Amino acid sequence: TTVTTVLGIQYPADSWTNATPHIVAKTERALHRTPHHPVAIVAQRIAHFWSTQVPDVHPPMRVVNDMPPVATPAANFDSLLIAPDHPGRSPSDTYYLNQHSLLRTHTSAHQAQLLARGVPNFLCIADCYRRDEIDASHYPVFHQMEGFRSFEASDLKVLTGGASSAFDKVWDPSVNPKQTVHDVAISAAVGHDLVTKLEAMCRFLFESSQPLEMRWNKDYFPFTAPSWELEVKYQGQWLEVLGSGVVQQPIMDAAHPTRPAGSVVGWAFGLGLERLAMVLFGIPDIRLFWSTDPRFLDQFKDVDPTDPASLVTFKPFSAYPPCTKDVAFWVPKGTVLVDNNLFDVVRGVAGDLVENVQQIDRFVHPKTGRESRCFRIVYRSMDRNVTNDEINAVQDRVRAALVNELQVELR
Ligand code: FA5
Ligand code: MG
Repeated sequence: TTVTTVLGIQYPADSWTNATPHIVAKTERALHRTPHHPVAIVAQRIAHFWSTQVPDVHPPMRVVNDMPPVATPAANFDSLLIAPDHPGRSPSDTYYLNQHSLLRTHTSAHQAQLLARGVPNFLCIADCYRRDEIDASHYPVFHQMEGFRSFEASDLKVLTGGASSAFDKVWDPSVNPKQTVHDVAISAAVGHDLVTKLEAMCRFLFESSQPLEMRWNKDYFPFTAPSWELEVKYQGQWLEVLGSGVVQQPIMDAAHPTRPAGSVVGWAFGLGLERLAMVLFGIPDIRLFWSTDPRFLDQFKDVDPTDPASLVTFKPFSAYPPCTKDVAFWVPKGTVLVDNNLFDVVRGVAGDLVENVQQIDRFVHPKTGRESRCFRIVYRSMDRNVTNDEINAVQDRVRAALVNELQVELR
């Protein structure tokens, strides 16, 4: 194809184009604006927390859920101080419509745009796209919520005047440094507000008889410093819920060109809504969010995001059996096979029938120097039984597509 159409707008293809029709079709779905969809419910419950439990945010957090998914590299990367050679920009990680337009990889893409519109405090909810692995918690399309809060630096010193001892355990400036332009009291006050509010948010979201176990780890983002990720304990495992930090001052200053540098400071976080919904409702596989089966959607129709007593635990319709197929091939000599390219070929043919793809073998032939790779593909439908004949036909098409699109030689 020479043109890709996304939400009615045409993008001419060039050498950067790698967004597949399977992925582009997802831009029409808007799960986060679908009434009673679990992704929308989680977003509404978090918005309810910010509007009812955090009275000191002025003006109140504005909820923005209609930013179109196509972004420029300037918005998605440059505005966030992401370096020109950062690996996240590469077409092996990001879906490009062409060199000038991509499918946003995170909601942080809208920080500068919303600040420029004069919105200082916001929750921005949107579908995000990344070339990624294939398993139960990764999907090439997922939803994030960006939270952003601005402060007058002059108010902060007066209000909090420093951090608490509990916050000392979260922030170790020797390994997670503040920005040089920030006074340590400013950085600590902003970080302390961020950390305490996000802990309260998680407790509110997972309100239950058990106390929620949480831990903060230092993180790194080009657009925040210091930076942290928050993990919660779920079924005995630590699960990464969000990334966050004190916003890089050049981003704040660019948004307030008439104010002296440093007068407005802020924090931001970005959380994965599917991961939270999987925990909140016990949804075992991320593909289920894309199901249009009423046996999935109807389970959430009576959930009221403002009422924890109405939350439900998902009941799987049935455990349909998996069907496993291996494919082995020689990689064309002198080339490198990018795993994400293979994953997109498999998704393009098999769609949501593919549950998991793992490499199970890789070697270089001692005489010819050719590289052999073998992948195990697990097929399983979320809503029906599949026959071995049906999966054999899918697997034949996957094999043909690997030859056609990646020029491999099947073994
Ligand atoms: C970011 O995307 C940063 N923009 C977050 C941020 C915002 C940091 C503001 C600082 C300030 P990260 O790549 O860690 O960070 O993604 C954030 C969350 O998105 C993850 O914790 C996870 O919950 C979710 N996520 C990321 N990739 C996928 C995927 N392929 N499938 C499902 N969820 C995903
Ligand atoms: Mg992360």
